[in-house]
Amino acid sequence: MLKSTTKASSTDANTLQVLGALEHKVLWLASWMIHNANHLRENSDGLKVGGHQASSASLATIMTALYFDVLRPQDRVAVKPHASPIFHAIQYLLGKQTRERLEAFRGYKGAQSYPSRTKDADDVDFSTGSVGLGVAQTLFSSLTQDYVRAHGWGLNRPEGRMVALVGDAELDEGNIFEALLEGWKQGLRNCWWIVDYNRQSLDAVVREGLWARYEELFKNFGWNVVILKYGSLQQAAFKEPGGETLRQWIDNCPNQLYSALVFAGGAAWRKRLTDEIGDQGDVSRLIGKRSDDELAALMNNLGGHDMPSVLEAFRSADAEKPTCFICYTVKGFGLPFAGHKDNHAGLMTMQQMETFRQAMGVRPGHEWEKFEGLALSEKQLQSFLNRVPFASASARRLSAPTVDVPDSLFVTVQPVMSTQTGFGAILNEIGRNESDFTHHIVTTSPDVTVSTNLGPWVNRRGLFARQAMADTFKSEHIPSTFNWEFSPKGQHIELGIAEMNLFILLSALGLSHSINGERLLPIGTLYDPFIARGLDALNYACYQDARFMLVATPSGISLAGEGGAHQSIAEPLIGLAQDGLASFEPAYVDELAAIMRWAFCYMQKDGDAAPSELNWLRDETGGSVYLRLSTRPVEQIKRQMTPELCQQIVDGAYWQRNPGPNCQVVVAYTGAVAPEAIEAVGLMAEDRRDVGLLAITSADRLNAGWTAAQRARERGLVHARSHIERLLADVPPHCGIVTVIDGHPATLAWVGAVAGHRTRALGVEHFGQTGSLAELYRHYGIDTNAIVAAAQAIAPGRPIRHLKALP
Ligand SMILES: Cc1ncc(C[n+]2csc(CCOP(=O)(O)OP(=O)(O)O)c2C)c(N)n1
Ligand SMILES: [Mg+2]
Repeated sequence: MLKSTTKASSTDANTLQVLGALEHKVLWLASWMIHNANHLRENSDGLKVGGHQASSASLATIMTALYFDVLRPQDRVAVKPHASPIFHAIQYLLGKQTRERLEAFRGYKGAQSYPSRTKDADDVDFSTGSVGLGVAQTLFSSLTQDYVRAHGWGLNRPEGRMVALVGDAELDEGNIFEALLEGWKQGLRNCWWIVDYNRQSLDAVVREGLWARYEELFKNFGWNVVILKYGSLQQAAFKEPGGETLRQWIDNCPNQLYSALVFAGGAAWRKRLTDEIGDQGDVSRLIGKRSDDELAALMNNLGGHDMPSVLEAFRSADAEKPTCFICYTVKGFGLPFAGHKDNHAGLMTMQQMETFRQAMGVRPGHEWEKFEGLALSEKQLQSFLNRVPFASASARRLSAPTVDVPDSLFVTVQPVMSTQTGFGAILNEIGRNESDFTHHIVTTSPDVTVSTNLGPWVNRRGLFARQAMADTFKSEHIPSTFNWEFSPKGQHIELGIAEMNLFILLSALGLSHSINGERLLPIGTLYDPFIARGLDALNYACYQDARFMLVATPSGISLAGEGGAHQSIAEPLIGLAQDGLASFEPAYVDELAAIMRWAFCYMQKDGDAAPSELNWLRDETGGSVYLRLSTRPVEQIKRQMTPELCQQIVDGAYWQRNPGPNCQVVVAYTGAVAPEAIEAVGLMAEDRRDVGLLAITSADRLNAGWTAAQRARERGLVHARSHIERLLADVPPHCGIVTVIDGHPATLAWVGAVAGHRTRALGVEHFGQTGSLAELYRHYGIDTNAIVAAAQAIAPGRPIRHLKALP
């Protein structure tokens, strides 16, 4: 181990005394909460609380210091998932959490196991749970804060620090390093990562010397690194005769052994130290003059559990530079299983809890009382709590007015056009204006800005950087299609390829109204198959209720020549299943314009109204939007966009060709296979009666409405009808439905269950290969002929003339 970089603190004794009492209380409440959930509460189902007890205890000192002293209301924190009980206990002491919710920790509507922005009531800044994501969220939130301020917004508010409490094993997650690199590129500021260096993960004790790798790594990326290794007791002992020998012994002690001795306690420390360094007069005296308890207290006094050191480190941190604090801690500190390598899911037995209760001075029946068992008076503690700076703001969660969206989005529809080209053209038109709407849009892309058609928009609006940077090609007069100038006013944030970063940035941008009090309308573009690369981060962004528009191309195998590595199969199912994300796959550019207009409004809604009677969708609650677009040029339909058509497109489907009263076949298609569906309907018209063509713009919304309407009927609302039920109401029962999508066929297969129609679902189930579009559509059975063949199979009648043999 290296030298500790902190000095003993000069914090006044009174504050230290109060913080010490609060730290005890926080640890007690967290432990009691877990014990209660596990052993005492009815309906605990015998479910054991995993991972919270020991993992929480290791952050008790640091979190007490942060929340009761260091943090300001504008600071935002991502708390390590398993420190949730400590967080809730702190909020309880600050009067922002109820006893009922603590009693129901992990129970129905109780305090959440992992801090949750959306489910918890006590002011969680960033949800955590999937390790690594909350950490990166703080970094991107800091960049978002810079973006907002550079655009001249929110300057009347103080800048906040974005703080992550990070488990040491959490640093194994690759997304953290992807974020670190991006932060360096973007000139990250105001970001603290506080590593709980307890040298234990879930299963194991971490490798020796990991801290040194972290130190180098963070320094390489321009961070300050502060190492809190020795607590103030240890620092004082090192100054005694023999102290230097003790320090060297500590530095050379392997992590496993140190943990084991922490667990074993004072007598074990004495034996080990005496065996190894006890034959030297000075150090023998240093050890000998301490009782077992005093010796254990000295050896357990690591920097992360020493309030003076922790306060000193936080208070003296550089205000601007990103800082990584590596805090040595003991997992399970203060609890019977402190340091034991198996303690991750450790729980106290009834007997251990009883001993702990007595040690904490808590009387039976008074376990939830805020000031029970503390040496200081209630008055003194409460008056301290009343003055805690972090809790001084009436509301830390901010809001922002909605940005007006134009009544329609203009686009010149070319006779033949892809939806991706249409997307670029729509944004280009938006970019021409200097409206409030245009100014609030921010785009970003993981190195696929140009290939996802954002180029024209970026040319107009410029790239964002805190410091202006000219386009050298332009200044050297070298012709280029793109004008890549960076400035604080730019509206496109260029990212490296890492898709994880895209989603976490969207998560941060999409929470700006709540975090910065300034609303942004973020749009992120990427390749559809690579959604899977960042899927957990996308899920995370949705779980936090961040608001953004995700635009993914190319859908399915439509970029045929790129082969299976660039083709997407499962993404429509992701769109269908992902909560908080309304998914669309339009075929035409006028549909896209209608959907995007709706999406800009939807992203800004946050009502709690019941589902609309019209479509059974919860549109008033709002959410994010996923547009799955194609690079395939498709012949466009010349038509008037009526309000009715617009509504149907947004609700998820419309009849492109009405089914007649004796309809035998319906072709229901989504996205870029529109020409095949149209052609198939035309070819069948002679041999099947009244063939219908259903354009499905959103399988997701159709499905959600259908499910909600059924649920409503089961609960007594007999007249509830969803959009798809209305559309299929007059289709005769004997009619067959062929669904087709360039994606997994299950996306649309459920349509047959709505009114009991026999259905054949066509789509792509297997990895693609290179080829022409026609070859691949034929190969996977989503071409015209395959649609006709499917129709013949499920809607028997005379042979369909134009059907060719299938390959
Ligand atoms: C992405 C993800 N993978 C796995 C887990 C399960 N898990 C929860 S905590 C943990 C290890 C935690 O170790 P560390 O970060 O050092 O925290 P400590 O408990 O030591 O404080 C694991 C593997 C998870 N929550 N998220
Ligand atoms: Mg750990």
